[in-house]
Amino acid sequence: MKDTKQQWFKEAKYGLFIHWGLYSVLAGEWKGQEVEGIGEWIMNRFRIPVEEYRPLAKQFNPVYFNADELVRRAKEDWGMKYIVITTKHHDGFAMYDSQCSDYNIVKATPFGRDILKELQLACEKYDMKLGFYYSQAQDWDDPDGYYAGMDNSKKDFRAYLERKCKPQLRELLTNYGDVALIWFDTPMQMTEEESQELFDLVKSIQPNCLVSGRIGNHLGEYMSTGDNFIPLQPYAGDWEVPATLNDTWGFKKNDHNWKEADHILRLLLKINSRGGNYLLNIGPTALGDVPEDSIRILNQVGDFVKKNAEAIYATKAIPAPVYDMEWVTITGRPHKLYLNVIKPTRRVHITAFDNHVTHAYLVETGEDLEFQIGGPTSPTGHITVKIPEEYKTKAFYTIGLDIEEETLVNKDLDW
Ligand code: JFZ
Repeated sequence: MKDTKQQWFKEAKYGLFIHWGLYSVLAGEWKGQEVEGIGEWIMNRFRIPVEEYRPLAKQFNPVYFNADELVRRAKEDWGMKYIVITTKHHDGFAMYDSQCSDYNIVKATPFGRDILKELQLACEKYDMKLGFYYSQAQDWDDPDGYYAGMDNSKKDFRAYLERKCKPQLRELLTNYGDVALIWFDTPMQMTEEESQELFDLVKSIQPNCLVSGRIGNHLGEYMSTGDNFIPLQPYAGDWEVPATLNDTWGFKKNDHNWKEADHILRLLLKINSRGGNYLLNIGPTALGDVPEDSIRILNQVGDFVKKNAEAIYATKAIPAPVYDMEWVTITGRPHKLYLNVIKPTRRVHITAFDNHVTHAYLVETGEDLEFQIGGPTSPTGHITVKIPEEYKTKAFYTIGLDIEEETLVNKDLDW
C-alpha cells in the first residue's frame, strides 16, 4: 500500500461513516420478510427487480434530516474528525444531484434536496473533513454494473465505467468542494487497468483526495479492514477499521444488537494503540433521523474522547505491551504514554515496563499523580501509579505519563 501522505488522515483516529439510501426505506424488511444480515444488501438478497426497487424513491422523504445538526454532533458531541457518506451504494441510487442519472435523491424523490451539498456546507462550517463512499463496480440497477451472486459474464463493464461510474465520480469531485477521500468498495473482478483509471481520475481532479484500499488491485492509499476487524500485528502504513454499532450498516428496524459505549471505546483505543483510525457507522432512517441508541452510545463515547483528547488524536502506534491486560489499553505519542483505564481497577500497576517516567498525571483534570518505579523486590521493571480513592471504582479515565524514551519500552521477561 502507498503512503497516505495526508497528515490529517494519520491524525484523525476517529470518524463517522453514514450508510443511507433507498434501503433505509425498507429498514430490513421486504414483503413481510426480514432480510438476513446487512440491511443495505436487501435488493440483492431478495433479488428485488429494478422495477420494484426503483419506486422506493417515491417513499424517500427524510424531512427530519438536518446536516448542520448532524455535523455539529459529530464534531462537538462525538469528537469525530471526518465523515464518510454513501453517495451511491451497490443499489445504484445517487444521494446527490447527478446529471448523468436521474435515479437520484433530487430528481426521483418527493424530498428533492441535495443532502450532499447540505453536508458539504455544514462540514465547511464546522471544519470537518468529508469523504464519499462510491460503489465503483457493483451497481445492481445498471444492466452493466456487477451484481454479486449473479452471472456477470455478459456484462459490458467498460460501458458501465464510461457511462455512469466515471461521470458520477467527476461530478462528486467537481461540485462538492474539497473531497477528503473516495471510499471505493467491493472491486469484484475489476482489472488493474480499470482500478488505475479510477485512481488517476480522482487524482487528476483533486490530487489531495485520498483513495481507499478497496479500489482494488492494491492501488489504494490506505488499508481498510473488514467490519470490526482489528489487525493484531503492527501494520506498516495507514489503515482504518470501518465498523458498525449494531450488525448492519443501512438502517434495520429490528436490529437492536448495539455494542455499548464501553465496548466501542475499548475498540477505539485498541485501534488507536495499533496506529489505525476507527470509522464508526450510523444508519439514518428514511425520515432522516439517527437512531436514538446510536446517539446515546456515541454521546457516551464522545464524553471520554473529549476529556482525554490527547490520548487519542494524532497518537502513533506503540509496541504491544508484554502482557495482555484487560483493564487498560495503552496509547502513545513521542515521549508520552497514556494508560487508558477501561475497567475499574484498584491498582494501576504494570509489570515488564522499563520506561523512565518523569511525570504522571490524570488527563481529565491535569492533577499530578504519585508513582513508583520498581518495588521492594526489584528496583526496575514495573510501575505503580497512585490513583485518587474515588477512581478505584471508576472506568474510563486516562493517566498520562511523560517518558524519557520515545515510546513504550518492554522489559525482558526472563529477568
Ligand atoms: C462492504 C459493502 O458491501 C457493505 O454494504 C458496506 O458498505 C461495507 C462498509 O462494505 O462490505 C464489505 C466489503 C469488504 C469486506 C467486508 C465488508 N472485507 O473486506 O472484509
